[in-house]
Amino acid sequence: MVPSFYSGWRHVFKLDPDRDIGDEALEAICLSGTDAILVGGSSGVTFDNTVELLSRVRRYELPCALELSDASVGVPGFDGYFVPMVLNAANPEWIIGHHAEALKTFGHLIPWESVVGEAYLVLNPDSTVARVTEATTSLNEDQAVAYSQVADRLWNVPVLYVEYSGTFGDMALLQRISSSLRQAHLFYGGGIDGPDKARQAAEAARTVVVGNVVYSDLAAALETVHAVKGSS
Ligand code: 1GP
Repeated sequence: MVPSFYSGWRHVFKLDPDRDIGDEALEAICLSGTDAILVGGSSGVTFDNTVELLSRVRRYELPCALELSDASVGVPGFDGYFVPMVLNAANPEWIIGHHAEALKTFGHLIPWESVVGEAYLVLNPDSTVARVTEATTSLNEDQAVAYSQVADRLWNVPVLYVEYSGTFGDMALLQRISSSLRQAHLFYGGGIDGPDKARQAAEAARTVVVGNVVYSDLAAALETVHAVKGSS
């Protein structure tokens, strides 16, 4: 059976182990009413900084999941693990190569009962994830919907993540993708800098991911929680 630890999440904060966050800010984030903490980043994530962040989040009661883009940082003890594959990566390593390599090396250690595949559609060409995966971001609407349907209908991936990391995305497109899904749980992340954008994203996505603003404007980040959960 596919794990469903994330199925009730409407709002999550994504924290990057490679970025500093003070104890007070972390406490505010963890006590904000968000549904979970997602740990992940596109660069500079190590086993040690991931262990450190997990242990700090563990002082609080909320679930904490890891996005595992590099198997060597597979820290045990998270409530769940997302394994990303990038649908529109021009470099196939990010669609299947790294995954096959990771299973060959670490397959015997993987706690499958808490691992979920996560199909990313990367749409901001200026993001680190787009550069790292060499993503083809210049997709028109029909193409973006088609990629989403490959994940949802052909591959039956449980989570589709529309990723605009660093910039706020096209909400009309997000809505169209949302309506076209048959089974995948839709995550949206990118450019949410306060309650207004959070509310808009929550109208289309089942889970809204708030990242960067945690580090740049904590008060605005905290306001996104109610904006999303109030719109459920
Ligand atoms: C990043 O989707 C998340 O992976 C959140 O994006 O940092 O732009 O909020 P932001």
